[in-house]
Amino acid sequence: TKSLRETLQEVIPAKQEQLKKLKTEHAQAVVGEVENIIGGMRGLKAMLWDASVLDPLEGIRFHGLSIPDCQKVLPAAPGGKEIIPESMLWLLLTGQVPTPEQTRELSRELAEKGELPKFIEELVDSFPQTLHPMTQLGMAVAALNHDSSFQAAYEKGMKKSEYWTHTLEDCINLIARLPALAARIYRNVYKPGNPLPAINKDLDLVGNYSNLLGYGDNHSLTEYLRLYIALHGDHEGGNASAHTAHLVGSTLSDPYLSYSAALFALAGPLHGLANQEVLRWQLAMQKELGDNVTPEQIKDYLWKTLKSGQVVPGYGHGVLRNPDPRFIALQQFCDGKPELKSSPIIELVNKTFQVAPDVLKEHGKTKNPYPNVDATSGCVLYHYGLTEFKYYTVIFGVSRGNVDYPDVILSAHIYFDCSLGSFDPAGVGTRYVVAIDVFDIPLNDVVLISALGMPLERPKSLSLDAIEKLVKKD
Ligand code: CMX
Repeated sequence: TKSLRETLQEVIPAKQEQLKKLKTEHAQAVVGEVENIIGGMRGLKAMLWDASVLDPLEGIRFHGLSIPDCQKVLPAAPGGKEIIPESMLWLLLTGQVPTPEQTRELSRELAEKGELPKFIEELVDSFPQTLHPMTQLGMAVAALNHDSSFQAAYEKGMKKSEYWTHTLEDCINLIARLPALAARIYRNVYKPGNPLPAINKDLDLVGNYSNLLGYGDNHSLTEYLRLYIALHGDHEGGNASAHTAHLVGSTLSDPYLSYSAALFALAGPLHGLANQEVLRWQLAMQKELGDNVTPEQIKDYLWKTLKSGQVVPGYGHGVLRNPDPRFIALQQFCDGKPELKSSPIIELVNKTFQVAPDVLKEHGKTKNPYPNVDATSGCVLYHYGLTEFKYYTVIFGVSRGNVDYPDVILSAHIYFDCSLGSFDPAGVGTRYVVAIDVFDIPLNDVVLISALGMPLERPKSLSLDAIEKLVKKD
């Protein structure tokens, strides 16, 4: 069976050829218009992201596969049923479905590379317990670039065609170390003094992560984490964390720095921090309304939140216009387990889902009145006893590392120059790298960026006066 590197060796030349052809044959093609410069670039077609496409109604597809497709074909862990980040990473990087043997081999490589360097352990142990876990994760990931293969090779002088192999090396090392790093942060902040077990070379990435967190005996939670982290791996390129990794990667900053930057974008309450906010909000609702809440009571609570000028966390999306299929997949996971289905917090999430869309429609502001993945993801962790909700975004972050980042690496190596409405692939360089969501940060893109040799991103900005002038001309 072919290894991940061998598979990529075969896949990348075809991608490079595809890009070259696009560049020569369609250099002047116009792919869209800029309608609204002050609207946060919604809908602006301005970047290449090969691993996934987000349809507003259907949701995400990874190289053409929907979430239910992935659940059918991607290998699970031995003894498990859920998708694991390794098989998702393979799909995102190569566009191919790995065999169970290829997935096992990747799990083994990650476990073998999973120990943290001593200086990183000391760095993390020196952080104050009160420092937010996401800040700790981002700082430690940046420091891991001490051993960056890409940076060392660049300093020596390497050919552009060699970028992607070093980028991939860094991505694999980074992903491998995330469980030990994220678990150490958890231990230091919430369970000081608890021993951290050694990495088990026979376990998959999330099996080890769960074990290190102290939940290795809880098979159901471990399976949930596998699904959660695999599903969060990539969500198109324009979301704040993926785009950050892509932008930073386009400067040829190494994957550790690109991923670290992405983690800090993920840390915002409108993005990755939302799962923490949802739980906080649902628990406050539970406290105020007590048990056996009625739909009317939930409606009143939703209006109270909206009238106080706050958003309803877990609802709405920059692109989606239907319930998020990741939310549905997590709901289905809960439906299949009686103890989860009858859990008070999951029941409350379900009851909220029954009434919130109508309230948000009546409120009339959000373009998408439906739940996103954060509407339930943290609440399930809470049910399992992982109640430290400031830590939830770290788990999200771990997912982006696994999957998204490699894509960032790959994408950075493909270049499209977009200037005010015209799409001009003339400068196609392409640096392709792949990325995980903290396991969900565009490392896959980072691999692609380096493989395709994409140029530095540098869109044009306009001042208010310049926009006025432009608009008045029309
Ligand atoms: N509750 C109340 N109002 C909402 C809302 C919600 N859940 N979602 C959007 N709105 C409001 C917006 O604040 C905006 O109001 P203003 O015109 O006063 O600024 C208006 O509706 C239009 O917004 P939109 O175009 O529908 O949504 P955006 O693309 O601007 O924002 C998002 C998307 C996710 C930031 C927004 O829906 C939101 O704040 N949701 C709650 C937080 C959340 O769940 N975030 C997680 C998203 C998933 C992720 O990235 O991880």
